[in-house]
This record gives sequence, structure tokens and C-alpha cells, in this order.
Amino acid sequence: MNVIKTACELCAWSCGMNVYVEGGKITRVSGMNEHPLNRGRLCPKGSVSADYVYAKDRITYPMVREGDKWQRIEWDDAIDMVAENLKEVAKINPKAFATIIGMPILLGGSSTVSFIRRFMDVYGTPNCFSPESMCYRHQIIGYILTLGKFPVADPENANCIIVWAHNPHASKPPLAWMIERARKRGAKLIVIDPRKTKVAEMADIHAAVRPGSDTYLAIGLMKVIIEEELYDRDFVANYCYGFDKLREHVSKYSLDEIAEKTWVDVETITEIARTFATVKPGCIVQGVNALDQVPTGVQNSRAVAILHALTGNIDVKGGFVRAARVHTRNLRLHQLLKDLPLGIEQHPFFYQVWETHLGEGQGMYLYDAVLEGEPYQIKSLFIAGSNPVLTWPESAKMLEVLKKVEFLVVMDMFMTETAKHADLFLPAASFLERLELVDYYSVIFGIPYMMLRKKAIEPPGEAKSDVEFWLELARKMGYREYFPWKSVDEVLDYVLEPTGYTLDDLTEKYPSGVWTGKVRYGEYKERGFRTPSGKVELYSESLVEKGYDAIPTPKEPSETPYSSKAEKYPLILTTGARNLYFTHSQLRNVEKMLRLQPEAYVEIHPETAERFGIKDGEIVTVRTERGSIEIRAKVTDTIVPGVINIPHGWSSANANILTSRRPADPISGCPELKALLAKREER
Ligand SMILES: Nc1nc2c(c(=O)[nH]1)N[C@H]1C(S)=C(S)[C@@H](COP(=O)(O)OP(=O)(O)OC[C@H]3O[C@@H](n4cnc5c(=O)[nH]c(N)nc54)[C@H](O)[C@@H]3O)O[C@H]1N2
Ligand SMILES: Nc1nc2c(c(=O)[nH]1)N[C@H]1C(S)=C(S)[C@@H](COP(=O)(O)OP(=O)(O)OC[C@H]3O[C@@H](n4cnc5c(=O)[nH]c(N)nc54)[C@H](O)[C@@H]3O)O[C@H]1N2
Ligand code: SF4
Ligand SMILES: [Mo]
Repeated sequence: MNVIKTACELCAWSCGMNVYVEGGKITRVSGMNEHPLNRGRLCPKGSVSADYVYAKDRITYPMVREGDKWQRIEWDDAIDMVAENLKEVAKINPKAFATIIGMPILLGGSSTVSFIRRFMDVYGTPNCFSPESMCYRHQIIGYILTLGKFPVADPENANCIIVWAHNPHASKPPLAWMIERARKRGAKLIVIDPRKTKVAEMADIHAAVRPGSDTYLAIGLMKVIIEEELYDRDFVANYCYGFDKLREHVSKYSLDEIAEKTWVDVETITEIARTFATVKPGCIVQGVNALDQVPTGVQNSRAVAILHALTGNIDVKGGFVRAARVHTRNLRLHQLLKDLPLGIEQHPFFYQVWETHLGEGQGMYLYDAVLEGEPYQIKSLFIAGSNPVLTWPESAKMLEVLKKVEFLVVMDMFMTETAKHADLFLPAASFLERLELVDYYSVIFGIPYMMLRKKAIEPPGEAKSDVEFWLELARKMGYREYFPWKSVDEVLDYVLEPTGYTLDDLTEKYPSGVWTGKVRYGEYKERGFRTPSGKVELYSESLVEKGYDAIPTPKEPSETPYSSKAEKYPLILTTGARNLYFTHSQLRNVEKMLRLQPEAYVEIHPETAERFGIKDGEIVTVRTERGSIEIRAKVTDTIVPGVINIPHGWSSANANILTSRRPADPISGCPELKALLAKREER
């Protein structure tokens, strides 16, 4: 029996995993004891990895659409087809070729993402899009604009932890385990969430906030900390820019007004602020996307960074810290590109903040480029590792996009709701069937560690890894000069070169991974903050220059309960809270997971249910201005009254039929998936 040391990829965290293989078949998987993140544990998703890759509905050969039918074709012909289309498109405008790369591609680390982007750079299109149009990037922008860097919270070593818009027991189990360890040694725990999640049940304080009102709450916390003089005077005096303006800004809001807007009473706001300002070290663990997907998304992340700064919790153990990044070779050649991607004219910081190049387009602008030819026509679309019919907002419009685009290629493991509309289907190898580099633990967890995600088994049938496909396509396109590598192994060695490790080292000597540096406690004392002022920017001149608010300023969601629209749509809808057993649209084909949770349901508080005559377990119709879905009701007091929550990723009850693609955050163009207005429709 062979034991392959690899990294799970069934959600974003890449836990260390042992894969036991006998005669070319996986017999079982287990958590890797020596991995610093998961320390031997796996969540239920990781545990069913073998069921997932051996799923009966796996598609293992390329297929081309002929009328309403799929016809099997050879790989060589499939790659020819893509190459021919790309050459045709390039004759008129290479920018008319766009890609959507989803989570499994992003999780392939720099060896995968920058490889595909290199192809696009050489071809001449900047139009790469990913779920980051609605996830995580907004946080990166907010932290960089404030601190000149992207730190992460360090709950393992904190004495006070605020978990804000985050449900780690469902979405980030290794973080939940860290918080549980911290709690055992007596750390204070505060949770801000409209739902009583597992972490909220464990907390000293649970603030059941109104969805979309978090900027008010953040201003309330700053107000108490500043006006009660609980801030770190030394840090603020020496390392912060614009404190007087911030003080003046918070004085404009009263705690009563904030309590009314947030549904969190003045006593609770005050208690949270006092606790966070006095129990040190402390950190705020911000959810990955719930604070993003509102009109003040970037500003919410600025507020989180500012709260760390006011309390002197920057770069301290247990606070907001940064680990040394792994310096792998970036394969991008963006200097070859002549133009910026879609949506960047409107949201320049989404592409670049000072010298930090974030590099992709805002996907909310892709819809009109396909449907209206605005600002120019997108003709050819390649979707890899994404299921936008279920995961991108406004599914009805996304369906129109997929139908209208002249040539649609989907590379996936399964015939998804998105793949069904493709002209060409390419079968992807799963994460257990390919080789790539996990070089992002330092960025997402503050753990300076790197390892290979290894090929534990051969791909079934003719399935191919994404990088292998793009390498072959590059050859067909005649890009040998830029793609001299003969295999994925050679690509890996090239990417690894600056790290001082070879592919052999990471395979043979360090199969469980290597430490690549240290956590940079006290970093600012050595090098200050890499912002224009050299300080933490409580007030941002860079934002003012582009016409945005200098200081986080509360704004109502586009669909606010304080508008006349609320008479017709009296419910506040939040979508996409994670479920431990599924990853976005994935894993609905794994029996063991479906047994644990067979279908989607809308969560609704008993009082709200009574008001609308809804019974537990009945099927209800939920409607927004975009459309309606039918979904089973779950009446539960774990959600605040007046709010309903619908998970995403279910084809039987697609939450994104209800959401809007409107780019709501002026800075980043993030759409609103977390605070919309809805109603229960009589059937
Ligand atoms: N309403 C609402 N919608 C949301 C959210 C929300 O909160 N609310 N959250 C959003 C967020 S944060 C995100 S990140 C997105 C995620 O959106 P997506 O990136 O679209 O995520 P998945 O549904 O996981 O799609 C991954 C697809 O890749 C396929 N796949 C798996 N492995 C591979 C591989 O190695 N190669 C290839 N080519 N394919 C592979 C899977 O079969 C699956 O079809 O969803 C977003 N959608
Ligand atoms: N099992 C599983 N794990 C996943 C994923 C998955 O699909 N499945 N996806 C991965 C990805 S790509 C991402 S982005 C992360 C997302 O991970 P998180 O951002 O942690 O998402 P959730 O775990 O759902 O936590 C969001 C919480 O925010 C609350 N919330 C909703 N609206 C608001 C609001 O307006 N204000 C506040 N304060 N709270 C609000 C919800 O009630 C919910 O409890 O999860 C990752 N991990
Ligand atoms: S949390 Fe679960 S699904 Fe995510 S990487 Fe770890 S084991 Fe895999
Ligand atoms: Mo995400």
C-alpha cells in the first residue's frame, strides 16, 4: 500500500491529507497529523474525497455538441477546435475571448493560476474573471488600502476574538478548531452574525446584526473606543494617519441611531467595544465574503483593519499579523497586454492598489459585454472549474450569457448546470489526479508553509489536468517560445526555482510540506506601513482622489427595508451561508453527503413564519425583483426575525435566481448577495 501525502481541495483551506492507495485505487483518506493547519483532522467533505472522485456521473472524455446531442471526440480534435476558434476571434479582437476560472482553479495555486493567465497574456486578452468578483478580493483591497498589506487574524494566540460575519464550523473547520482551542484557554469570544451559528452559541456575546448594517456597527465600536479614550494612544499618535478626521466622523453618529440601524442595542455595542479595546491581544476574524457583498464591502474591511489599529493589535502575536510569503515564480506576462479587463475603468482598485497587482476583471461587467456588446462584444467564453449558473448572481441573465456567446467551452469533472450549455466539454482531472503547488497557506492562514498537491491516482478515462490542457493548447497556438516546458513537472520546477526547493525535494524529502519563513511580529517597527503616508490610513487620500469616501461611511443596501420597496418585499434575504457538507455547487452527487442534508431549505424565524403563515417543512415560493424559487421552509429561532437565509449551489432551489448582478460597491464592483429584499409569494 502506498500513502500519498497531499492537500485536500474540497474547500478553500487545503488541509493536509493522507491518501492510501492500493493497486491504483484509493482505499481510504485521513487527516495528516504533521500538517500545521488541520493537525490530523479532516471535515466530512475531505473524508468523502474518494466517493467524490469515483462518482458515477464523472465524465471522462471530451464531447462536442451536435444539435441537442453530445458526441464523443478525440482530445486532439477538441484542442484543435479551441485553437481554431481562438485564432478566428483574434483576427478581430483577442479581448473578445474571456475566461471564468472557479475555485478549484484558484486553489491550484500559482502553478495553475499564473500558468493559465500566462496563456491569456500571450494571446492578448485581459478578460479573466473568477468568483473573486464577489469574494475575498474586496477584503484584500480594503486591508491594503488601510495597512499597505494583507494580514490575517491570529485567534490561536488571542485573548479576545471577534468572529464577524463568519461561520467557521461550516466554512473553515480548521479555524473553528483554533477558536475552540483559544476558548478552552479562556479567550473572550464575540460573534456578529444575524444567525445563531455554532460559534455564536459558544460566545460570550452574540450580536444578531441586521444584514447589511455592519458598517454602522463598526462606526459604533470606533465611537466608543475613541470617545471613552480606550484606544492605543502611542500607536495612534505614531503610526496612524487621519485620527482627528476619524474622531470627527464618528462623532456624527449617535449610538441610539446605530442601535436602531443594526438591531444591536447600545449596551451590547458598548460592551463589545470595551472588551475588544481592553482584553489584549485581540483580533477580528472576518468572514470570507459576507462583509464584502454589500455596497460598503471594501469599506467594511477597512473598518476591520482600523479597529485593529485603534486597539494596537497590528503585527502582534494574537492580533492581526502577516506571515512571510513564499516567493515562487509568477508566470504572468501582463506587460504584453495592451488593455485593462472589463469593469476596471469603473473600479480601478479591483485591478491594482498602488504597486499590488490584483489583475483580473470585475465579472459583473461580463454579462453586458456578451448580451449587449457593451463596451465591446465577448464572443468566446472558456469556463474552467466553475458553475456560474448556480454560483454567479442573477442566474436568468447568466443563462442568457451562456446561450448567446458564440463559442462556449466548459472544462469540468461533471455535466453541471453550466456545462449543459457548452459547445465543447473537456473532462478535468480531479485534485487527487494532478500535481500542483499549494503556496498560499501564509496568505490565507498566516502559516508560512508550502506543499505539493500530488497525483495520488491516475485520472479516469481521458480526463486531463487543467494545466496539461493549457500547455497543449499553447503548443497548438504556436506559443513554444513562451511555453517551452514538456510537462507539468517541468512547469513546477520553474515555478519553484526562486524558493530554493525543487519538485524532487518537495516530493521525496518533504512530502508533508516545508516551513518557508516566519510570522512577522513587529513588522511595522522595522519597515513602517507601505501606504502613501507610511502610516495606517484611517483616512485615505487615495480613496478621495478617486471620488470615494475617505473613511468607512455607512450606506443602506440598494434594497433597503427603509424604502417603499419594502412594502412589496417585506423580508430581508441573505444567501449563501455555508453548509458543512457541500462546497458551493459541488458534492450533491455524493450519497453520504446527501444523506446528511438531502435538500435546501430557507431558514425563517418562528415569529416571521407566523406573520406570513408559513409552516415548518412546507414548500414556499420566495420572490425578489429578479425571479422566484420554491424551497422548503425551516422554521428556526437560530435566525433573527425578519430575515430569511437561503443557501446557494442547489439546482433544485437556485438562490442566485433571486440575487442581483448590479455592481454595488463603488470601489470594487461587488454585487449584493447578502442583504436583499424578498417576499413570500402565495402559490
Ligand atoms: N448567492 C450566493 N452565491 C454565491 C455565494 C454566496 O455567498 N451567495 N458565494 C460565492 C463565492 S464566495 C464563491 S467563491 C463562488 C464559487 O463559485 P464556483 O467557483 O463556481 O464554485 P463551485 O460551485 O465549487 O464550482 C466548481 C466547479 O469546478 C469543478 N471542478 C472540480 N475540480 C476541478 C478541476 O480540478 N478542474 C476543473 N476544470 N473543474 C473542477 C466542479 O465539478 C464544479 O462544477 O460562489 C459564489 N456564489
Ligand atoms: N463547507 C463549505 N465551506 C466553504 C465553502 C463552501 O461552499 N462550503 N466555500 C468556501 C468559500 S469560497 C468561501 S468564500 C468561504 C465563505 O465563508 P464565510 O464567509 O465564513 O461564510 P459562512 O460560513 O457562510 O459565514 C457567513 C456568515 O455570515 C452571516 N451573515 C450573512 N449576512 C451577514 C451580514 O450582513 N452581516 C453579518 N455580520 N453576518 C452576515 C451568515 O449568517 C453566516 O453565518 O467558505 C469557504 N468554505
Ligand atoms: S476543511 Fe474539509 S473540505 Fe476544506 S480542505 Fe479541510 S478537509 Fe478539505
Ligand atoms: Mo468564496
